[in-house]
Parts: sequence; structure tokens; C-alpha cells
Amino acid sequence: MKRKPLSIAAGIALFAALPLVAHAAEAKKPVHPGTPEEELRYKGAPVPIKPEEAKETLTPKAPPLSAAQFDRAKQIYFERCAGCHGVLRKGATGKALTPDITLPKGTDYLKVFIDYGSPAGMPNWGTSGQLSKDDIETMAKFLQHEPPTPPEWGLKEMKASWKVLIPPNKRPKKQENKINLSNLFSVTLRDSGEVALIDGDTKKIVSIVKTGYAVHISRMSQSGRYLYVIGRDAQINLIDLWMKKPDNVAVIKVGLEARSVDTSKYKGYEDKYAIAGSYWPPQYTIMNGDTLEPLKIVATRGYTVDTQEYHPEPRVASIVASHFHPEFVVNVKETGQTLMVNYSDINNLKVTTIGTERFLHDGGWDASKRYFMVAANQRNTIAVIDAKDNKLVKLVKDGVGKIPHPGRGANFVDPKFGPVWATSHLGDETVALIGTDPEKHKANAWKVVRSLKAQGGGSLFIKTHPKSKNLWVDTTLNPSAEIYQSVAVFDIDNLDKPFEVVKIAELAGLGEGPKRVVQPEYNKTGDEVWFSVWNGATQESAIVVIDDKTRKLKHVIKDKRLITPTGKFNVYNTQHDVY
Ligand code: DHE
Repeated sequence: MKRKPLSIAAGIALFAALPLVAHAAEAKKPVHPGTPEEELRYKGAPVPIKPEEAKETLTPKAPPLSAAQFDRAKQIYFERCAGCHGVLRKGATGKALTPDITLPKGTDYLKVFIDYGSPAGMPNWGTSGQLSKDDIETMAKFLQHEPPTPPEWGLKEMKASWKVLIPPNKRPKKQENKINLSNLFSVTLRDSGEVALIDGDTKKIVSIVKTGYAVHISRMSQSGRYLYVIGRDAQINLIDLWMKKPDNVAVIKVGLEARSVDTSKYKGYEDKYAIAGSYWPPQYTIMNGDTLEPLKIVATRGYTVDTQEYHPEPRVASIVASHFHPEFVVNVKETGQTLMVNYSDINNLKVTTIGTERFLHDGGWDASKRYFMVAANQRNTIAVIDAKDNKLVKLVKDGVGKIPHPGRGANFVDPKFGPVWATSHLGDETVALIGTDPEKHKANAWKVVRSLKAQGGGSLFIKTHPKSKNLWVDTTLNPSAEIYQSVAVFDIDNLDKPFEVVKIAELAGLGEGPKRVVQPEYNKTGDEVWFSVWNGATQESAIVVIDDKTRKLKHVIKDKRLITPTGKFNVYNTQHDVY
């Protein structure tokens, strides 16, 4: 059946469209009565599961729906609602919407809720003009039926999607190109489903490699040879950087929706295994590092850390590779469990489950790479995990701002408080500096020692480099164009000094469009910092390279192939966890 397009932009990922839509609608009606726009933008992403794949169960007591209405409701639900409420409606950042809750409320109540939204975080889909009266009625009825369940994705499905394009014995024996690989950048081209490999020395595009839909992040193998890229559709592309022109050598789909990938980094296991976490099905998969052959799939369904109730859909958020043990650190969002997955014997898999905090999202190592600092974003908490002793050190709450979003965070030495790891926030303008040295600065360890005030809320990423004295903070999702098109930079040696604003988008000299500035990333030597100027898919985007010392423009990378650049991953810094 031909689907009716949704009102915003059919077929386009809602998140991708949001910056444009919000830009155009800035002066119009608020999309949301009670939740800041920056927070809304981040939550409201569509789920790439095809609605027709989800199995329907009609609930006898629920109001009837025609087959066409049911299809329409599934489509709207996956595109608009599942990102917050979960595919199975068991609740994630949004409330649970299972029939035991929705049936007693009834159609009229649910209609009002969908139409007007709520101060707790529900968008006003009706009064903002995004859903029609008919759609609202359909959704109110649909929510009283059992949630349609997407299919599982086990070894059979993974193997059917798995292709080794060039087997390891047919690959180069040594680097066959002249690129300075350690200063190469893998750049996410979000809406074209590609990554751009850019030579950090010449600033030229070396190759554009096809990847999954709405490609998300890149990670490096320990040796620096293999690049792993994951898309929201859970496709992983393995790229061999030694080839004359770096390209895909293997590909697999580990589920229907995913965000994270990493590789084994412990001594003796370099490049041996890869791991990917999925949002749907809720699971992680361990694969062969050089072929992506799936070896072990482990479900993350289970009990929440606090109320200890069963959650059917706990999504896998960030994953990092431990430097202290042959382990992956796997952060399970909805249950708030951090899993230390030991890969030394994957047939007899040992997993240490560390109860941390619900809504785990992104995070990074402290400078010693012993402590993993992960944001439980909806709990305004940073959980500190000791990867040597495999235990929770602290849930840092006091002084953490609203919705911490560190990316991997930033490590530097505060002149007064010693080594710190820092995060900015989606929900407010603060930057929290947390002490990370329990040996020489014990009194400051695992406490917010300083809270800086940056430009505003809507920050996604923060970055510095061991050789730099600058701390860069973006504000990508701030509602004000002046703020989201520029970044704040602090002087690490003088943190009391006001920050400087650098107008990155203006420096790019682009035409029309939102031109959101996102994710600072350093080059290998730490003397340049790169920013994406993220424009609409049909508009010109750019990468702006700033000289870190002078904070002045060094170079603008423009190319018609640079479509919606977002994350950038310098090979050396990603390989060695330098941030
Ligand atoms: Fe991301 C990291 C999930 C939206 C750019 N993002 C992550 C990680 C997770 C995640 C779990 C940590 C991976 C790890 O370290 O293993 N991101 C999600 C979402 O669920 C969310 C909120 C909504 C969605 O539908 O995906 C989301 N993310 C975005 C964006 O819209 C961003 C800004 C642009 C884009 O390209 O999609 C975006 N996310 C990034 C980037 C990183 C990331 C650049 C890696 C940062 C780093 O420095 O490592």
C-alpha cells in the first residue's frame, strides 16, 4: 500500500529535517509547551524499522482500527514516537504507553494529550500543526492496542546480511597508499549514508565510502588499519585504510537499529574482535575483527537497576574497549546496567554487571583510561566506572547540569583542582568539570569542582587535546541561530576568564540554511580543531579548520560531496582514545 506522507518531510529522517523545520518555524508556534526546544530536537529521532515488518496484535478491548489506519499509526509511531517511548512502548525518555496504562485513559484523554502535549516532555503534535485531527484520533486508538513487535535478528539474519567483499588473504600486505593515515579523518555524511575520508594534512577528500542509512559513528581498530562505521540501520562497514583507495572490505547488519561499535584494544587482542550494540533488537554482537563474521549475540533484556522491574527493550548506548582487561564496556540505557564483557573466551563468556543509573548514553575515559565516565542523561548524572577493579566508583549528581551530553568528554588539568574530565549539557549552559585523580587530588576526585557558564543550552560536544590550552564547546541544538552557528572557547589556564565566541558558520561563507556547528575534533598533533557546519541535505555544508593557538581560521573544506557532515573521527585520536 502506498503510504501517505507525513506533514514534515516524508522519507527524510525527522532528526535530519528538524534543524531545517525548526529554523523555518522559529518565529511560529512553539512545537512544545514545556520542554526546551534543544531537548526536543535531540529526542525526536525516527526509528529506521520498517512499519510493515512489525507484527500486529489487535487488542479486543481497544477501539477498532481499519488495516489502513493501523498501518498509518505504525508509520507515525516509528517515525515520531518510538525514539522517546521505545519500540515496545515500555517507556524510555518518554512515558510507558502499554495498553494496561492507555486503555483506562481512553481515546478522548489520549487525543487531548497528543494534541496539546504536556509540560513533562510530550510535544503538542496537534496544535503545532504536525499531525492532523484524523491522525490524532488514529494514534489515540492505536495506543490502546498491544504494541506491534518488530522481528528479532539472530545469527541467521546476520549471516544473510554479512558479506566479505575482500577476504583478509586478498587484502594488501602493507599500506598501498601514500596517505598519512594517522592524521586521516572519517567524517559522517549523515543524510547521504556515506563517510568522507579526508586527509588531515592536505585537507583533500581521499575517498567517499558508501555506508549504512543515517550513518552515526566511526571507530578505529587498535592497529590503526581498520575503520568501523555504523549506521542507524545497524549496518556496519569495515573499511581497510591500507588499500590504494581505502574502501569497504566487509559489511553486516547486526539488527534493525543501532548506534555503537568498537574493537578489542587489550594487549594480545589488537584488531581481533569488533562489537556492536543495537537499539533493536536490544542486544550486542561480538564479531571477528577483520571479517565481521558474527560470533556471539547477547540479549540485554532484563531488570532496571533501581526499581528492578523487567524492561523488554533496553537499548545499547555507548561501548568502549578496556585497556586494563580483555573487556568491552557496554552501557545499557533503559536498565542502567554497565556490562564488562570479557572477550578472552567468548564461548564461556564472563560478564560483570555493574548497576549504575538508568538512561546511560555517551561517555569517555578519563586521562588515565582507567575510569569510564558515562552520562545518564535523563538523570542528570555522570556514572564513574573503574575498569581496573570492575566496579562503580560514584554516581556524580551534585553540580552536574541538566541532561549532560559529553560525547567522549574532554580531559585536561585544571590549574586549581588538578586533572578533570568535563561535559557540557543539552539542557543548560553549564560545563561541569569533574576531578579524576583519586591519588594526588583525592579531595576533588569524582566531584564537580567547577561549573563554567558557556553560551547556552543545546550543547552536544566538548573537546580539548593534551597539547592544547583551549576547551571548545558547541551549542548545536540551541534555538538561537547566533548561538548554534558559533562556539565558545575557554582558556584552560584561566578558567575564570570569560569565554571567547568564534563564529564558525560565518567563517565557512555558505549560502542559505541552518548551518548548525557541531562536534569539535582535533588533528593528530593537536594544533588544529575541525568543526562541521551542518546544513540541510540539499544545501552547501562545510568543515571549518581553526588554528588552535590563534583561534583564527586556517582552512575551509567545501565540496559538493560533503552532504550533511556531522561527526569527525581523527584516526590517531580515535585509535588511542585521545580527548
Ligand atoms: Fe549520537 C555518539 C545515540 C543523535 C552525532 N550517539 C552517540 C552514542 C550514542 C548515540 C549511544 C555513543 C556511541 C559510542 O560512544 O559508542 N545519537 C544517539 C541517539 O539515540 C540520538 C539521540 C537520536 C538518534 O536518532 O540517533 C542521537 N547523534 C545524534 C545526532 O543527531 C547527531 C548530532 C548527528 C548525527 O550524525 O546523527 C549525533 N552521536 C553523534 C556523534 C557521536 C555520537 C558525532 C560520537 C561522538 C564522539 O566524539 O565519539
